[in-house]
Amino acid sequence: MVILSVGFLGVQNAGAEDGYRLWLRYARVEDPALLKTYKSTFSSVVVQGKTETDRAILKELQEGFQGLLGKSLPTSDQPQEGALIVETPQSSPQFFPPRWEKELQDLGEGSYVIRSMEVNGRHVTAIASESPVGCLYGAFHLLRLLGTHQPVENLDLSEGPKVKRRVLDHWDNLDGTIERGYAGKSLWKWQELPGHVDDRIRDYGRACASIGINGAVLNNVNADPKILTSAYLVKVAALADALRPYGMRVYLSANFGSPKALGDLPTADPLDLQVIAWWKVKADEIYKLIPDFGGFLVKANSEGQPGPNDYGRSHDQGANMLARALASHGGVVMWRAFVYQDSVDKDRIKRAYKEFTPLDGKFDPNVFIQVKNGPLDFQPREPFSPLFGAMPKTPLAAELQVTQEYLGHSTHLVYLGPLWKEFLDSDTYAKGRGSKVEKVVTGELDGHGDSLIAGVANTGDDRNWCGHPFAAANWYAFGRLAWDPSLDSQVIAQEWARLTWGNNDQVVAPIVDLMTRSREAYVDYTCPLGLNGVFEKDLHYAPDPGMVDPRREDWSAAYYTRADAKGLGFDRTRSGSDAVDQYHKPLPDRFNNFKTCPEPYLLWFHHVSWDAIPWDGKMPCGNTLWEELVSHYGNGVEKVRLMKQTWEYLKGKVDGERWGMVDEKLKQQVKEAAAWRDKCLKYFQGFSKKPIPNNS
Ligand code: GCV
Repeated sequence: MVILSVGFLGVQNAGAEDGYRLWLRYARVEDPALLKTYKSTFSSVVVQGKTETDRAILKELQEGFQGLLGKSLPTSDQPQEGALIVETPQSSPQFFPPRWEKELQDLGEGSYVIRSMEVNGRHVTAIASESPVGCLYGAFHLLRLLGTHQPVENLDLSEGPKVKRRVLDHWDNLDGTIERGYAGKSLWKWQELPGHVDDRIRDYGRACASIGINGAVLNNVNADPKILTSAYLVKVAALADALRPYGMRVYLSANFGSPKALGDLPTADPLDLQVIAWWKVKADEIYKLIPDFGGFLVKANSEGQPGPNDYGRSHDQGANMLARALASHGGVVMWRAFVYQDSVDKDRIKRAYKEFTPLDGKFDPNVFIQVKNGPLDFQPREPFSPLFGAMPKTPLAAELQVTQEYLGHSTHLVYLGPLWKEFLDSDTYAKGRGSKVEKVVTGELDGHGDSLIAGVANTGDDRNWCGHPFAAANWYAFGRLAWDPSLDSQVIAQEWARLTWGNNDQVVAPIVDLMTRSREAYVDYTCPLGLNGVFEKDLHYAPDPGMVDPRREDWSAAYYTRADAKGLGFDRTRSGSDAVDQYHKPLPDRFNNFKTCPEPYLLWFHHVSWDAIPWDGKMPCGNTLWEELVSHYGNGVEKVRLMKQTWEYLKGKVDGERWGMVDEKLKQQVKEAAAWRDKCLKYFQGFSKKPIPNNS
């Protein structure tokens, strides 16, 4: 619980805010001493580059300084005392110290330094990079320092991204709807394109660049083949042009059946020569329009999507055929491993590993296998997918879900930083202790030069972008972690809170506190102890632990919960489906043993039951299963109530508009958390026959 020490906070943040400006609010620095230091540190700005990105940098710095310090920085060609110099070796050879070049090359594409230094006896601050985009990242870094009230007089910073491709995957359909989108319609207004590019695209690019995101897959992985028609490609090119100044490359989801679906060929067989030629011509057409096109994301032979298996071909044959069409242009294929054909294994979570690990080493160098963080499907908690660490010859891209499909849509406040860190910090043991997922994804573990992390976007055309004001924190955290997966999720939350809600510690501390606790609260009231799949059919929002989906057994809740008169949970031990053995040692033994399996994954790996004393045997923690279950569900509801109380404390200390919106949503969350608890416990009680303590 937060200690609430109420002090005078003033009303400095009380102006109307609608969330549009996200973390780029550039709110005025109120502390007079700090303001004075900032003003005396920066007097003018020197941006000599002439690219569109340089213009974007200048605009951003001017907007930022105007907002933060209340003064615009005059531009100058010469570094006066207090100048902020934005420099690349090409734009400003006269200022650029040659020794920085090697440093920046080592740090990689998009890296930058920010240094306080003397030029001709004058104190200046340099933002330097090999490229304008690196300078843009540096400019945003400096603005972040100012926006979070950090000292800036003696800077000596150097940063480079640890993952090369940091991509948002938009599941946007061409009719403007968004699959699993909870913040309005698509940002891409296809009817208006290419003639008119909405202004908002620029702000989307700015927001992405400010956190280092450098790519966007524009359309749903359940891809409409039409996206590859010439009529759509010119629209895509218009978006690519608008996003390029912000260092964003555009990628597309490609429907594997396109040559056939678009009526051009009778087949989409990846070994058919005409099909191969069709994709080559298509790639050439795309690169003519979009020379820096990133490549294709493909969902093949998954949930009804076409793929190479339709023609008796394998994933590598399909992926490589596309990769070869893109290779000469520098494009990549992101081939998804989200496959779960039941002919492969009875246990759904084992299937992707079984299909893909035999193919390790067979993919072309420009193919990524894109793997969801967990082996099932973006659940509130899953162990990491065993594919991480199991395909050393193939660059694996991690796919995270920023949009909250199973995490309360845009109604529940759930900060996902801790979920993603849990995943990235997981030790795969692939090369002994310390072989973290993070190292697989950065390419460090297996020496891959290219690397990719994707986040399924939560943006839409709602005024505040993500529906829930706090959902923007997940967009922010995704970008920051994609840039550097070793960052601490709490530090990211603090940054976001300061930039979004203001720098007063009495506002920031409670906000960070509630964010930090929110994910565990959600797990507690929805699916504690490793339970999963308890969501209502299709919508994946409300609880329905008894749900039976006639279409597929593995879409039914009971398939996952496996509740019976003796106990609960899916037996994935060696006496069950043996999913434990898909991991590297020592994890299989650890997961296999009821006593050593981490409690958060217990019901994921074990059917916890006792013949003699059904539901009454002791868990490793000393409580019975039933007691533990009741306690987690109850705690979850309690935690959300505390989150709501914390928010009430903030009334009047942040702007009323956003406060009110969050408060309304928290009210609903409290109600729905209780409903989750009641519905799930009632369902499990049908098996345990134990009393449910009185909840109020
Ligand atoms: C885009 C889950 C979601 C689907 C999604 C699919 C996928 O099944 O519910 O909406 O489809 O994952 O990741 O391909």
